[in-house]
Amino acid sequence: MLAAIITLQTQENASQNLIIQRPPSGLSLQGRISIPGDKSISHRALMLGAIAEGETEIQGLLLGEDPRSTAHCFQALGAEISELNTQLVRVKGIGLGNFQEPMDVLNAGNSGTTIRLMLGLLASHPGRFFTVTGDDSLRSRPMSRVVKPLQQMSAEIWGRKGNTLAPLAVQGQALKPIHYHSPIASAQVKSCILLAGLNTEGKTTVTEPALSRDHSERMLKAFGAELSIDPETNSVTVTGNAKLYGQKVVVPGDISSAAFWLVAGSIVPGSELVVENVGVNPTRTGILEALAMMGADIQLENQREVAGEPVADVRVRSSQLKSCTIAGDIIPRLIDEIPILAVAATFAEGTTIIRDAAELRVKESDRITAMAQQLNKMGAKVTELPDGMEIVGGTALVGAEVDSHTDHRIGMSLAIAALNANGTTTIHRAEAAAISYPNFTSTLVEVCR
Ligand code: SPQ
Repeated sequence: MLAAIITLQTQENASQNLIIQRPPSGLSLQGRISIPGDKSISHRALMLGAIAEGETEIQGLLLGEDPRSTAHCFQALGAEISELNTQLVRVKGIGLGNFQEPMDVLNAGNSGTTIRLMLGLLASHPGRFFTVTGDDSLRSRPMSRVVKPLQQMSAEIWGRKGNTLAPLAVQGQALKPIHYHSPIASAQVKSCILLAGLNTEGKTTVTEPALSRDHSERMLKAFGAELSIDPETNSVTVTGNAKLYGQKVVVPGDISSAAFWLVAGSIVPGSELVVENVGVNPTRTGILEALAMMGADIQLENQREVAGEPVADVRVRSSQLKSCTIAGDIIPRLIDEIPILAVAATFAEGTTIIRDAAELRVKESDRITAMAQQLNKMGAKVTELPDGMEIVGGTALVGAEVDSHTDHRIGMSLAIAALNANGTTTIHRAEAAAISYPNFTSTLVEVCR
């Protein structure tokens, strides 16, 4: 069987086109894949390392652009962070409450996690003034979800459109603790409030409507924070005036990055892939459950626990997928995988319905519109719903000119769709992958060999 021809073309404006030409006879994907470190855990390791006392050692950090933005911001706030690499990054913490006032604007780049979590820490640093911003995408993403609860804690934050959009200015204050009932299941909202609660006298509680990823809770406990969790009500309470101590963190592979290969291995006939060292924290494994509902042939091997997070190697063999409905409490556990699940659904028998996922409209792009528009250019039958998509599966895709909307997850999802499309697909602005998966194209070439 011939391999796909995969080319990366850099344009004059530095943007990249990823061109994928599938051989007419089709292809099959084979191999063992190592994936980059988990983005959510990488951010949190850098942040908690920066506010802890003593040294934190991080193994397996994601070298994507988002964690780089976090590292730059926390260096500007006074933490010493060694050169970023996957082997070992050392963070010399400055201790809670000790941020220096940065000389310049803190730039979170494309990263919602960086700006929202950092806001909780900045707002609770009395006597210091901070300004935060990000790229075009981040400056259009809603910040009211964290600004409002922080204001209830008496934070002083100003910004465009009634303090809802970055750039934001923050005058740090001694905050008061609250019990916040979040209207959305969001790990960024939960983490922001918990981080603000660390330097606030008393007990701060967040209750969310469904459980979102719990990496902050796990890592805060490991760093020495006093935290109590009520799983019955999805509530977490942090005790203020905390003292955190530097730790050794081992970052597992990112299941959100593994998801591209799990879908690729499922939909490309004759494929067998093993994705190594995948973080399988139950608050992140909605993708495995959704693919199981679709009849995917996926097995977890060598299950183990590494530095407080469950990890496994995941084997996938191709199979005929069938449609399913994805909605309700599973959504926060697979929210970032919905673009690639939409690709899986185009190759499934029957009509897949995705609901309760309106949050997708305020990610790095409007991921509902982006996936519907771009997959339809390839011949798919995707209809937008206000809070999801209806995807009629089983239509053969054809190569087309598509666009990432400068969103990493959209660009990579389209590349996987291209592996099963007749002819040639060009993905414009494919460089977006570097946000969470800098080696995506080289791994794509490897598995197609
Ligand atoms: O950090 P950012 O830009 O918000 O990244 C995304 C992603 O797809 O990589 C979302 F666009 O992941 C979020 C995720 O959707 C990362 C995250 C976290 O680390 O806490 C939580 C989720 O967001 P939310 O809004 O549901 O809390």
